[in-house]
Formats: sequence, C-alpha cells, structure tokens
Amino acid sequence: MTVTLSTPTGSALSSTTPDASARSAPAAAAAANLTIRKVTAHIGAEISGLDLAQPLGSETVAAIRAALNEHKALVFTGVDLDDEGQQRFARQFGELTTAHPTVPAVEGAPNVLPVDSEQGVANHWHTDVTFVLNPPQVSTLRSIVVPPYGGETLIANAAAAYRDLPEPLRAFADTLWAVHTNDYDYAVPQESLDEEARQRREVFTSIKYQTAHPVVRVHPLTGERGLFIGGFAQRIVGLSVSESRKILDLLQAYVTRPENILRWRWSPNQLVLFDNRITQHYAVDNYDGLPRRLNRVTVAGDIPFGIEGKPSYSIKGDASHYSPVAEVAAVGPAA
Ligand SMILES: O=C(O)CCC(=O)C(=O)O
Ligand SMILES: [Fe+2]
Repeated sequence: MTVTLSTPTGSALSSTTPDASARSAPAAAAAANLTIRKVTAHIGAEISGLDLAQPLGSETVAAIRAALNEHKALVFTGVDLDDEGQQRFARQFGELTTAHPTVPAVEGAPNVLPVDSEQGVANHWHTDVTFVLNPPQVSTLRSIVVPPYGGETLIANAAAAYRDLPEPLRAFADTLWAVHTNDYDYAVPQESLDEEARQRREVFTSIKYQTAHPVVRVHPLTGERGLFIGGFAQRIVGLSVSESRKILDLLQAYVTRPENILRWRWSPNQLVLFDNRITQHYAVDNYDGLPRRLNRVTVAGDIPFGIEGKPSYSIKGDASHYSPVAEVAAVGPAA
C-alpha cells in the first residue's frame, strides 16, 4: 500500500511501509479475523486468534497496527516464541534496533535486550531510549520467568494525558521542548550503589546522549498528540533545572493518572507490544527480588516532530550503530 499524506507543515510524504493502516481498528480486525478485547477504557487490549510464530500477512499486520494506534498497548497470550521468533514477529512492524545503544544483547540474538531482575529493575516512568534522536517506535516485551506475585508492568497512555490537561496547560505544553539524556542524577545516588550496580550504570552511560524532543509529539500515523517526556527528559529548553523539574512533574502527573494506566500482571508466554511513541511504562518492584525475566525487542523509530512540524535534534551522541532511522509512514488527521 502506498500512502501519501501531508505533514503538519504541508509537505507531502509517501511511503510503502505496512505502517499505514487506513482502516479503523474494528474493521481491520474483522477483516483479519482477530478478536480484540479492551482491558481498560483508555489503554490496553488483548488480542486472540493469532499464532505469532507464523508469518502474519500484511492484512493482519495492518489490523494489529490499527489496534495499536487505538489501544496503545496490546497483549498476546499463549505465545510460543523463542528469541528468534520474537525478533521475527517484531520485524513485521519495521526494521529492528539492536538491543540497546550501550547495553549488550542476549548472546546470539543481537536485537534482544535481556530484562532480568538480577540486573536491575526499571521502576521509574520512562519511554524507551528517548535520549537518542529516533527512539524506537514500538517495543515488545515477552515473559519468560514470572514471579509468583507482583512484577507487573504499568503502561500509560500519553495521548490521554495530553487530552486531560486543562486548556491553558495544554497550550503551554505545546510550546515546550525538553532535553532527554541517559546521563543524569538518577533516583538512586551513585554512592548508594553496590559495585555491580555501579558497573551497570557505567555501561549504560558509556556513550552520553542528549537529544531535544518536543514535549508534545505528533504521532506520525494518526496525527494524535501525546506528552513525550518520561524519565530521560531532564530539562526544558530555555529553563533552569529546578524550573524544569516543576513543569515536568506537573505534566507527568497527568501521564500517571490511574485512569491512563494499564497494569499488566504477567503470566509466562505472553507478549506485550506497546507504542513507544505515545506511552510511558514502569516496572513495579514488588516481588521481593524473586526471579523475573522478560526479553525486549524494539522496532526502529522515526525522528519525532512537534505540532509545528519541527523535528527533534541531537545535541550529543551518535546512535547510528543502534538504530536506522525509520521513514515517517504517513501523517493522519491533525489532532
Ligand atoms: O521490566 C519491565 O516490566 C519493563 C522493562 C523496561 O522498561 C524495559 O526493558 O525497557
Ligand atoms: Fe522500558
């Protein structure tokens, strides 16, 4: 399918990627024989009727994409995939990134990042890898070892958060840009880390990145606006660190409203696909350090743009070894 639509600045874009699902989610799902069950009003749906180990076909991929555009996070259960299979599944949504800009991949699976409770817990709100110029467009997480209790992943709808803002705050947010970095004063201070955690942080920040992104990002497939902040957003362009913190906290409070969150309690052999352009997530640390293991595979993203069509810009750090730049597939109706 070739789609030609216009950007907010009016320039025409055209693409032949399978991204551009023009149909509504229910129509596309019916055509592809998928069952979609919403989990909450604002975010999350379970999809059944699919064997993810098989090649999906363009109609099914388009139906999943349409469902993702609408629900932001999709859960597939009874998934029989290994690392290779997870990479193959994710590749149907676009070219993959390598595992991470600085953290090593699973041995033999260059696109798979291990998410292992023994190597730290992502119990902070974030959007994946926003410190680079073109963060992944979607992330997949596959459950391998699940603790007997706890260990949920929270995923928040950043578009719902934007819509929830009172009008004056929304208009203010529309004007802001934020600097995202992987090198900042994390919640746990350096001096309280044990040796292993200190080494992990050293690896994480072995290349230092800084990128400026619009605080309000326009989703390239739907035209929907979402707050694009999260834990790596550390400063508002033009403001001091302390001024920035207050504004980021104020906006972030809308992202983390309980109504905007899917709280997914894992069972083994599940896969969650979420739209990393318009969500944030958080790994809840509530399982007493018991073993927990997920594998993550991410799909290369496009360069974000704000409501005036201006693209993000890199300040520091080259991530070309990590991710190709995805072309913007299409721009939907302005939100
Ligand atoms: O462990 C989780 O539930 C999420 C992990 C995570 O945020 C990540 O790998 O990016
Ligand atoms: Fe993450």
